[in-house]
Amino acid sequence: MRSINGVVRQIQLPQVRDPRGDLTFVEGNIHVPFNIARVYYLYNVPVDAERGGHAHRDLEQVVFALSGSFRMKIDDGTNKTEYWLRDPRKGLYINRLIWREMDSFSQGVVCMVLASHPYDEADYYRNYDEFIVAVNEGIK
Ligand code: T46
Repeated sequence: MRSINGVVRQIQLPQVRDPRGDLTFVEGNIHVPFNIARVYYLYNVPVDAERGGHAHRDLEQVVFALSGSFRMKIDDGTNKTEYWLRDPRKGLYINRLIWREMDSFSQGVVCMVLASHPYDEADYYRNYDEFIVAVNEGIK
């Protein structure tokens, strides 16, 4: 997978294998490049749902498919790419000012997100044109 300007990249977590089952763990500032201020997860997602459709002013996140799979379409205002998330050990790090859209959810998918800040609606760009202006002006 290629990264976008170094601000979207895959993060691989440790895996402790055991006949009783595998264990993966994550520690802030060690496995992800920020203090983890919030964890949230998506579940009961219809397979034809479309989520995301926004960017963040300051928020950094790492997104995981803990179970099942989905697609993340990523746009930094210049380049677009997409990632398929399907491995609970592999997260997608997404820095600020990245537009993301999620779709193609598998049945029973569970998506977990680690975030650098508490929830704040004021941190969102939910309008694509405003996002592009922010990218071009280098503002938050
Ligand atoms: C992203 C993808 C993966 C809260 O009250 N607290 C929270 O922590 C979050 C994330 C959301 N909400 C509320 C705000 C909205 O009323 O839940 C509702 C849906 O939130 P949102 O439109 O942000 O959901 P998604 O799934 O479209 O996007 C979220 C993240 O916002 C986004 O950054 O990358 O999950």
